[in-house]
Amino acid sequence: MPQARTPVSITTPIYYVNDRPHIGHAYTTTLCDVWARAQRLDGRDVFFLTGTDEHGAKVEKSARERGITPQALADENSEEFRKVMALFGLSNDDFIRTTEARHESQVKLFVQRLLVSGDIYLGEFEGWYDEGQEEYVTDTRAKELDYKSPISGKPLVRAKEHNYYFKLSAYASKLEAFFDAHPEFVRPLGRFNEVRGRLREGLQDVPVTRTNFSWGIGMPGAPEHVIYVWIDALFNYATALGLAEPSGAVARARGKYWPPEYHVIGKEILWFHAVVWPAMLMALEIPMPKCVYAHSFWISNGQKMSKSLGNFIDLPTIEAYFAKYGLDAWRWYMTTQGPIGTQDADFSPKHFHEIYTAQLVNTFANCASRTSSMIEKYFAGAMPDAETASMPISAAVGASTWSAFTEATAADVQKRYANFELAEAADAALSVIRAVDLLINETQPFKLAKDPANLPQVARILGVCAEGVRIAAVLLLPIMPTKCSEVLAAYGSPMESEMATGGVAEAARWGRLAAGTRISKCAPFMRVDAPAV
Ligand code: ME8
Repeated sequence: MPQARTPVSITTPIYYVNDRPHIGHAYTTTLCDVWARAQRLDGRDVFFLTGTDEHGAKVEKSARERGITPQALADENSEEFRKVMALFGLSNDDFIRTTEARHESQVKLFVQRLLVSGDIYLGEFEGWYDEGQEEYVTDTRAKELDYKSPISGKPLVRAKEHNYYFKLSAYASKLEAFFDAHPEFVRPLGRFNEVRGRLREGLQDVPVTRTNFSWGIGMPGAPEHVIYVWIDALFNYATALGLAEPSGAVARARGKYWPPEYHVIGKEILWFHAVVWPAMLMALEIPMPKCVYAHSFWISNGQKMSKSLGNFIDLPTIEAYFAKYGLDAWRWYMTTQGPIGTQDADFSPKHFHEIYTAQLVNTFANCASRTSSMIEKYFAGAMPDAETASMPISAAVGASTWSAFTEATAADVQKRYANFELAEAADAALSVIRAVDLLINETQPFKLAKDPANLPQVARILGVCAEGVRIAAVLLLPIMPTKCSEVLAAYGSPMESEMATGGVAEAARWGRLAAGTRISKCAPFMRVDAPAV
């Protein structure tokens, strides 16, 4: 039976339009895409949100340097991000821009509500300011950082402002209690501990407006104050669902997607997402997101990627990988080798090539290809007619029968996808292919087939292999939608769209591949030359 279509949602950060899209943006969005696809295939009603962050002093400055308006710069670069989504086959359900009227009007409503409740007030503030990040840091933190920005390395400056503030300090104990009750609120655990530790140091109120630039949303009732870009940006998660107008059409259609299962972000913006945003939600009496997942960074040849070092894996570089290895190989590498935990991951062309060759060419493609070739050769390309469900499996796999093994694996893979353990989900799915390879190596059907008397046994072995390849392709669809659809088509099996109604459990059920089904030769990944370096 398909699962109930429980509404779930996931978000990426909204990306700054003063930057060109690069591997970091592609990475976070791809992870969310894998999760979203897996949930859709599991019969869930999914809302996957991404977009662009378009206000602030940096955009204003870049536009001035280019002699264009900030809106023109935002339009141009936001379009670039949108194109990237299409290029990467990303299945986002909406793309929100902070310069859109639907966002601006709701931000004003939210801020108005916070003014009325007294959570936002007019005050004066002096503190240590990180100009590059457009962010104040506490005195304790400034000292720890040796008064330098942890991102740019530039000195922090002492700044004084007459501004509107959000009473973050009033939420310190509530936040601590919330964290203690929800140890899964921030993941991975190392990041949870980091934030929990910093919460003990106490909280300062945060400015929600600025007067030193004008490219932003005006403060209701005080338009000389512009809403600080971070406050403006965080609200995107709520404005996309229309939450500021609970009885409006958007909220009626999309309100069911709140709270999100995951806000997926990079580690550098964790504080805003795990502390400032939750406190604002508490003040607005909006339920908390279920988890803020902060991954680490891609680095390049052991060094932080930066504009000054010129070592960013930028769009043209990524496109060269697509041309050589294909989009799905790129998605595989992002999902299985990326910095999803607390460690940064080094992007190296050599490692990319090794993973591609070992896991996709030699394992996935080779298995799909040799199984289909043998079926072609010995059974004229038709799924053999043989009982396979009770076929014993190699002791090395650790299950009783093939059907028991794949059923348990499919359940495990789905659970891991849902739990954002994406690399583990990929590995568990690939374990079906490894088990098929083991069966081929242990039984050597190509040798058995030399004696016609062995054909019933060969039929049983290849029947198992074909079913195994098909199930692995079903389980890997969220990561490699194109290649897995190709394999499924070659194995005469349902496509992604058909599966969405039946759910993965049904699609991955052993024995769906009926005897006589046409199986054509396929080789989803081809060997390519190693990189020069
Ligand atoms: O911070 N490795 O936008 P942004 C992995 N507009 N991921 C990386 C990365 C790297 N080297 N570099 C960037 C902003 N990212 C704000 C967010 S949200 C309300 C506002 C990814 O364009 C990662 O997800 O600087 C990081 O958090 C995001 O890009 C920052 O994108």
